[in-house]
Amino acid sequence: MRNVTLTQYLVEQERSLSGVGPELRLLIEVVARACKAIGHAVSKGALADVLGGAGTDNVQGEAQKKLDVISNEVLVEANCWGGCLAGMASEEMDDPLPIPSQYPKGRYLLLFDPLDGSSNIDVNVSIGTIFSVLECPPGVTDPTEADFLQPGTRQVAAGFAVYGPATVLVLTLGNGTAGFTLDREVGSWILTQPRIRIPEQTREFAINMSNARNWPAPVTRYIDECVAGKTGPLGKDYNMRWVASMVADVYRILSRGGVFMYPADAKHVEGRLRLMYEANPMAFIVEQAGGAASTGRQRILEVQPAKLHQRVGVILGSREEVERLAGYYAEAG
Ligand code: AFP
Repeated sequence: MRNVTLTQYLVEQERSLSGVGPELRLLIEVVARACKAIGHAVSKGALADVLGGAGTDNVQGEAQKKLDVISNEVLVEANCWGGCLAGMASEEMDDPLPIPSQYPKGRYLLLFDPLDGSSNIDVNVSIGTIFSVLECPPGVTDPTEADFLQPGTRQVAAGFAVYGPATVLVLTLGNGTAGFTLDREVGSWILTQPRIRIPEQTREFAINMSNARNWPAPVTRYIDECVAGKTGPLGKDYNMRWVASMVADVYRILSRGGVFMYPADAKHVEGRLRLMYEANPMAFIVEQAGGAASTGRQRILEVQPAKLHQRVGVILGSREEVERLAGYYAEAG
């Protein structure tokens, strides 16, 4: 079968989906091209001066890696001239970035975590880029933070790239979730998973076990049952994975099922992961692949944001597992 490129996939989505017009198609293509450039920079590793700290902190007060800053610059420079956006927001920038006055503005807002998994950069473990697309409120040409604060249900597109053994891109436009693999020889994103479906059941969970003493009771109950395996109420043994790069853990779950948990706990009272450019895009992608995504107490996509960089508890993956854990939260009251 002839390879279907990202461009052809987007053109065909444009024909079949009313919400996908030429502007959104161009935006996705530009972001995907930026991900290729970021993946190339990441792949140089120690051969280029891209590893280690940048000597600066981001809005979260976290030390930035050089590749965090480089990745952010790649995405900002790629998306400022195209005329698709009214504004951008990034984990690496305190405030939303307006489109420079010399360029036309468009109808979309782009939010991104330019390089997720930064703690893995210097140890050569898969990392990636996460992005989310919202519509700018009608009539707004200079969006403020408030214009970005839309619940995840309002996303028109979301995606992430994983810079791993293969460079892959996962994308949803609201009509299912598709996967692409980068053909490095040609430089094209090739459609390799036309319609990703997450198995409803799983035997694999992903959580940072070092936080166990901080977990809320429903999480402790669920993990204890998974660890009890055949000897416990679940009657089957479980496996555990934790890459500490959300993009890698979520890609594994999209590929073979599983449940990913970073719940709000005694140490991370709001949660650790950011709502607008990590949890929301991943929740949209997972739901479109037949999975579920919850804070434990509500559907992530229905959380009404109050701050651009706010954090949220995340439980996502195989639908039956997420629903069981949400049931434990409900029982706990
Ligand atoms: P960094 O980008 O700071 O490495 O954080 C990555 C992340 O946001 C997410 O990708 C991981 O799932 C999670 O944090 C890992 O958190 P722990 O380091 O606490 O396990």
